[in-house]
Amino acid sequence: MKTRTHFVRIFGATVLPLALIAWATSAHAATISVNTLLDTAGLDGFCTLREAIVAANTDTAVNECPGGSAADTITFSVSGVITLDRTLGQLEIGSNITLDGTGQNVTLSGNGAVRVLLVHTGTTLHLKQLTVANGHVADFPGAIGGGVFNAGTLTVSDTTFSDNGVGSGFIGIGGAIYSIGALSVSNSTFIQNSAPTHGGAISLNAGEPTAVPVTINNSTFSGNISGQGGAIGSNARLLAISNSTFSGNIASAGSAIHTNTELQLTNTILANGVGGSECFGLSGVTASGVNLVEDGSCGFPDALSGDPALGPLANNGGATMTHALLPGSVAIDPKHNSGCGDFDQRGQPRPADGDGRGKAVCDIGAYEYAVPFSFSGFLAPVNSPPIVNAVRAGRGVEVRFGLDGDRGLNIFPAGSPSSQPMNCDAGAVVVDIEQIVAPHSALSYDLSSDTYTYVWRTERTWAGTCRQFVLRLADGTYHTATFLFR
Ligand SMILES: [Ca+2]
Ligand SMILES: [Ca+2]
Ligand SMILES: [Ca+2]
Repeated sequence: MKTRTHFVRIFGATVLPLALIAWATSAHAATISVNTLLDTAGLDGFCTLREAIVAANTDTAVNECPGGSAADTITFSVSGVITLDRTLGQLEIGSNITLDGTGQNVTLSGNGAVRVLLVHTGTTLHLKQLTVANGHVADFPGAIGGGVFNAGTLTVSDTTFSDNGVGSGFIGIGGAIYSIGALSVSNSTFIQNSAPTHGGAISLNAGEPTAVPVTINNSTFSGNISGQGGAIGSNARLLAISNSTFSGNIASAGSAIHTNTELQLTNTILANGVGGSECFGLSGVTASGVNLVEDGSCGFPDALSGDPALGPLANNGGATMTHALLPGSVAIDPKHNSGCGDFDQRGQPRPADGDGRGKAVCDIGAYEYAVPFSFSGFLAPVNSPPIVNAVRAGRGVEVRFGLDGDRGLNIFPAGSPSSQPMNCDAGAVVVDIEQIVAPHSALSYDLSSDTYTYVWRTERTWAGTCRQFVLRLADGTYHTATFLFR
């Protein structure tokens, strides 16, 4: 009630009818924008994450944060690290909330001193494009869930959990996440989380009254450490893992996965573990697609074994870090593998033809390997920099290039090709080039000349300006040409 008093006093009585309308139509969710990296609660000129969560939980304005309404989304207008104040404690989710870091680069840090998030029973949290780091719970018997304790419904996407941990000695479970509720993880990476007892990254328990399935898809677990289940320890009813890569996790039993309950593994790599076998299963295991379990543990049907030839954990594109498949890896284009979805963890299209045999097959794990394109350079009429191509604004330009063969027409990632304004260089060599009339832009491939032609329709409004044309290709490379519009 204290916070509402502030609200009325500051903004005056005219706010009240609007607020009442908001309550009357409370089925509409609100968006609350966090505008600071500070972790405070008070009238200090900022809407902090801590205040925004209370505003969403209570559907009431809190200091500078507007009130939520039903299931709310909290966004960020700043990038950086929000370091939690240990005296204020963990952030508590008591309603249905989405924390969305899209467009920014936000880390929620427990500073090695406090758990980051608690999701209460009966509530939901969607963590989207964030990093949860250095959450820590030390004290026995509460040393569970260093990053998140989930008793409700937790959805994690495009998010990184790194260096979260529990316990100060020999006891502690769920370094990044301890879940007794519903959990679904996609396109996310878990790095160097630790728990002495069970589940270095994730520990799952059945909870009450009934256990719910846990799904993990298109995700990477790297260098997590525990006693049982270096990456994941499971006592949940069913754990379904698909299109994921486990590498370099450490445990005395189940360096990647330790499970007492049913495990369903699909199109997943378990490799480079340290300590016990990659997989330690006390109950039924089922498999679909083709898995690669380096040491053959748990006896999955149709699983490959041996070294998958993974690159180091790196930024290979997308919101999270991944282990690339190196050329020649047995995980690239195994026989008859399908059902891996339309995109890999990075958002690259899959399946892709990774061995040049002309057939696109799903790779095993979270990363789809694509043979790099052999770009010929721009062909006539377009000249490469430093030459400036002079054209008439509003007409079409035939941008030609070769990729050493027919690589199909799906060679551009979303948003490519593109162009952006640039300063004209008065001293540059300018060459007038041939143009065509083009009602729209289009891509084609000519087999006889082994040449791609992208017809670029330019805009009349660009007359009198210079622009850089950017041709970004699906292998991650990009190529530019410079244009002067007359
Ligand atoms: Ca404030
Ligand atoms: Ca709400
Ligand atoms: Ca492939």
